[in-house]
Amino acid sequence: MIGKIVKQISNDYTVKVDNTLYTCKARGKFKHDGITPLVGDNALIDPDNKLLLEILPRINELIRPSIANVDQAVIVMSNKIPEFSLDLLDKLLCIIEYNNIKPIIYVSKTDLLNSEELAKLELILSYYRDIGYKVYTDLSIKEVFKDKVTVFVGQSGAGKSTLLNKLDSNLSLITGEVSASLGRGKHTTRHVELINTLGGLIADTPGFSKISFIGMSKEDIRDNFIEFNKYREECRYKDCMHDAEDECEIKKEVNNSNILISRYQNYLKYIKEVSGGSK
Ligand SMILES: Nc1nc2c(ncn2[C@@H]2O[C@H](COP(=O)(O)OP(=O)(O)O)[C@@H](O)[C@H]2O)c(=O)[nH]1
Ligand SMILES: [Mg+2]
Ligand SMILES: [Zn+2]
Repeated sequence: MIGKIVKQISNDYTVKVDNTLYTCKARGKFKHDGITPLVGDNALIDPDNKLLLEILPRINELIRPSIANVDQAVIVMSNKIPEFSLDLLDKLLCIIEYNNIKPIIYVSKTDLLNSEELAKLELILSYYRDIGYKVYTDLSIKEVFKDKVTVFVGQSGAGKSTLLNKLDSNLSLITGEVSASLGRGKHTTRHVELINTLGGLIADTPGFSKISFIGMSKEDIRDNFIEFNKYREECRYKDCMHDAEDECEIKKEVNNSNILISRYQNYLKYIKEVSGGSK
């Protein structure tokens, strides 16, 4: 029978078939074939011998957090502790777009801002809304989960588990105090697990302290700054990297304030970052 892996703890994979859960071990052949079963995978199982037999083809996969076949990713960005970071936001948007997953932005801890800080934040967020992203700062985000597989991403301590607990009062995910010295939450969510809630499947994840453009070229980065695509036809060179080239429409739009300068600066930083090492 075929089911979905909803949880993994070392070599124990919990597979959901309709509403029944089976805890299966992975066959040795996976290791041999270089296949790592992931949460989110659709798998053929042998329910009698409690074995994973085969992993069905994936529509996508993320490395960090490691999960497969997700429709959308909620990026949870904290305002304070950890500090709001456009660098991290732009990086995550780019990586998630590259993996063919729809990003949704949630900004947490807005209760810690004064009205001036809130106004400043709203101005920035309105840019991300204008280029096509859904952006939330409150529980109205609950409208996005129905019939979708969603992964929560964001730094440890950003408020991912807290948001999920607020959205579904039946959940009691452990949340962490942010340690003052590190400014980071403890890694309270230790494994990736798909939870049946809000009409869909949602994975809370442990979060990370560092993230990088694994496997991405500078062209991949360029192509996943989505608002650039609107203008790139008008660049003089077809393969314009919007960097040192003249007659670059992207640079013109940055000067005209139609592209957020921090987005463009982060873009330049990222293409340098990936050019340094191997492609
Ligand atoms: N003031 C405030 N604190 C929050 C909010 N969301 C989360 N926190 C706190 O931030 C800390 C880390 O939250 P947690 O949900 O564990 O973060 P996670 O690591 O992303 O799951 C906890 O102490 C929460 O109480 C919020 O909206 N406002
Ligand atoms: Mg958590
Ligand atoms: Zn250009």
